[in-house]
Amino acid sequence: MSSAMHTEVLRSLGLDSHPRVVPGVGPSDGVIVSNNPATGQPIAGVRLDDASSYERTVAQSAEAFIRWRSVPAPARGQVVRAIGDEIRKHKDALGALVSLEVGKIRSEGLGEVQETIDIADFAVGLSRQLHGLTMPSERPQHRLMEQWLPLGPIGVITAFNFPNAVWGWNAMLAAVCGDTTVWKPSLLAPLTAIATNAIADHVAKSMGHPGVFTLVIGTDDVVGERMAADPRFPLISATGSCRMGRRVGQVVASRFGRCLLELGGNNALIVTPSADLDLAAKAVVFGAVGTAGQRCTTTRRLIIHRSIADRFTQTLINAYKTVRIGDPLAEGTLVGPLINARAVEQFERAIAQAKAQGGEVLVGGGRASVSGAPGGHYVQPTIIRAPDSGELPIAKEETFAPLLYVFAYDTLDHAIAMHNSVEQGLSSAIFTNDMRESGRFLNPDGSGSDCGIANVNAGTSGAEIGGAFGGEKATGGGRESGSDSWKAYMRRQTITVNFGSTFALAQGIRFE
Ligand code: UN1
Repeated sequence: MSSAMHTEVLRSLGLDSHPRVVPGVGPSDGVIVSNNPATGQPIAGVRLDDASSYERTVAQSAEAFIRWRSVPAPARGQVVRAIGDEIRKHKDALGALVSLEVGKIRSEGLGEVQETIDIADFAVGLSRQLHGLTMPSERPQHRLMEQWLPLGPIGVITAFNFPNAVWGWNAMLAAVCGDTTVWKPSLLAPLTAIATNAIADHVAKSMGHPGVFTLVIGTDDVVGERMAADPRFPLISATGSCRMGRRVGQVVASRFGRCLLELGGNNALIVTPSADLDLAAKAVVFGAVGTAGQRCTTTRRLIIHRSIADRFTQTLINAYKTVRIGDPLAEGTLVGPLINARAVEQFERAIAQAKAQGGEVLVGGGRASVSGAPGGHYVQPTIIRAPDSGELPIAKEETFAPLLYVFAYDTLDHAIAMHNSVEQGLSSAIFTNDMRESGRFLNPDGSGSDCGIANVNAGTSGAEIGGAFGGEKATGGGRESGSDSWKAYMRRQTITVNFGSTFALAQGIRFE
C-alpha cells in the first residue's frame, strides 16, 4: 500500500481529524505511537488516557447505562442494526486499517470486519430473544419463572490480534442486553479501536444514545488495573495472555465482580491414518501459518499417526516452501509480519529452546527478509519435529508466531493424552474418516478433547460467530460470541408469584 493510500484509509475513517490522533508522530508525554509491523514505520500517535479522563469516561458510561437499560431490547437491536450497516459501509477501510496496524493479510483484515458485521446481525436477532424460562411451581397457584436484566457498564479488554472483532463480540451483545461498554484496546492497535468505536458511538449518538460505546486507551497500570478494581464494572471481559487473565481474574474476584476470560490457546490437530490428507494439510497450513500464527486458535501442535507422519510432514514442508511472505496488503501474500520486534525475539527464543530440547527444524527456523521492508517483523513459518520420546517442554508454551511442533503417536488414546497434556484448552481438531475415531475424540463422557472447541475435519482456527467461543483450563473458561454467551452480559432473576390467597411454603414446611 502506498503512503497516499495509507492517508486515504485514515481519512476515510475520520482518523486524520480525530482529537485523540496526533498526526506528527514522535513519542511524547501521554502519547503512544502505533507502528506498521510490515515496515516498522509509525502510522500515527494516539493520546493516552490518564486517571482523570478515565474517571470521566467511566462516569459517562455509568450514566448512559441508566438511560440505555430502559430502551426496549428490540429498539436497542435497531441501534445495533444501524451500527452493523455502518460497519458494512466502512468494511474496506476498516479491513485495510487492521492490515496496516497489525499486519493481517488483506483477506483476513476484511474477514475480521465481517466477523463484527456477523455478530451485529446475530445480536439484532437476539434482541427479541433474551428469553427466560418458566418452571412449574410445586405450590398451587404459584408461578415460577426467570427474567434476564441488564448488568451495567462492561469493561472490555482486547488483544492486538483481533482489534475489531473481539470488541464486536462483546459490544454488540452487551448493547442488546442493555449494557454500555468501556473498551480498553491493546496499545498495539489503538487506531483500529478509535475508528471502530467512533462508528458505533456516532450511530448510537445520532439515534439519541450517547455514551453507550466508550473507549479508554492506556497502560495497564493506569487503566487496566483501575478497570479491574472498579466496582462500577460488574463484568470485565478480557482477552489476552494467561498472565494478564490471572491478574484480572484475581482483582475482579476480590470485589465479587464477574470475569469473562479468553486467554491463551495451545491448540492441537490430530491426523489419523483414515484421514483425507489433502483436506488435513490445507487445514494445518491455514491453522498454523494464517495470521502469521497470531490467533488464539492457531494450530500449534500436530499429532500424527506414526505410519503417515513422514509422508504428511513432507506435504506440509512442500506447502510451506511455496507460501508467500511479505507486504500484507500485496496481492498473493499469505503471511504478513509479526506484531513487533519482541514477538520476533520470542519466536527465535522458542526455536532455540526447541533445538536444545532435541527438536529438529524441518522447514523455516528464522527471520525472513522481505525486500523493500527492512524494518518489517517478518519470520519464516516453521515446523519442528519433536524427538521420538515425545518430550518437548517448549511445546507446552504458547508462542504467538507461525511455529508448529509435530508429534508422532501410536494409539488414539496416546494421541488424546498428548493432546490434553497442556495447560490451555481453547481449540482442537481431529482429521479422520473413521466414525469411531471421531466419536472417541468427542466422547460425551468427557474423555476426548478437553477444549472449549472441538472440530472434526475442520481446523482449529476460523470459528464462526454462531457458536460459543472460548476454552477451558488456563484459557479461562469464558464464552463469547454466539449460542447463549449473551447470558454473561445479563443478570438472572428468579421470580415466584403467588396469585392465590393461601400462604404456602416450599418443601412442605408448615409454619402456622
Ligand atoms: C482470537 O484469536 O482471539 O476462530 C479470536 C477464530 C476467529 C477468532 C479468533 N474467528 O480463529
